[in-house]
Amino acid sequence: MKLFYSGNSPYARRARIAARASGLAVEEVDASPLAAEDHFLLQHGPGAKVPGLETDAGTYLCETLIITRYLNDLSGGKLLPIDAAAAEAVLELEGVGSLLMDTLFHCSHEKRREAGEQSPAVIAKEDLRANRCYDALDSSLAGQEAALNLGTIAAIAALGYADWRHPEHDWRGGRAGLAAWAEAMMQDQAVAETYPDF
Ligand SMILES: N[C@@H](CCC(=O)N[C@@H](CS)C(=O)NCC(=O)O)C(=O)O
Repeated sequence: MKLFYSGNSPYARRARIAARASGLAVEEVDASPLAAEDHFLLQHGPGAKVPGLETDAGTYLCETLIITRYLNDLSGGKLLPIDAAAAEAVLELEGVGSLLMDTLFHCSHEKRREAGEQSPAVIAKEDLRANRCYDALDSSLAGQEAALNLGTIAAIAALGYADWRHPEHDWRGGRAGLAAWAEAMMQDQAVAETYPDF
């Protein structure tokens, strides 16, 4: 299988950590830079976004949630607990991690637009949403074991993106439990090796 990524993409980081944790044979292919109008990823589908996964059968999967779920299923469930209640908790966490990532991504793009094109209302709304997500992650992850699953992977990738693009959020401030959990997660090789390079 081939996993297409770009170095600092938080979405691709999730797929890369999931691929490594799955134990499957996945070749990581750097698809950057992504801006070209005739980018080679367009041969695989309309999006030309990362992550993208070419399966052993030649199928091309896009969208992080689909790719990571596929890797979990193919690995025999390495990224989701078997117990139904525990699996639901992981999915709940994965949802908040995904929500935070989308929020941060949207907000960061808005903040990088020309001053006259920015929407202060959008930025304020997304900053508030991000803060609610940090609080939710602090509630659910403080004191928890630093283990890789679909939920913790989504959460740590979103927090890493916050470090890079939103230092002004200071997500560790007042959230010592979440900060300690993230620090413990960074001891994992796949998590550490894919941390944004900024
Ligand atoms: N909804 C997509 C988002 C992926 C995404 O936006 N990836 C960005 C990099 S972080 C990308 O490929 N951007 C290239 C472009 O917009 O042309 C997912 O969950 O995989």
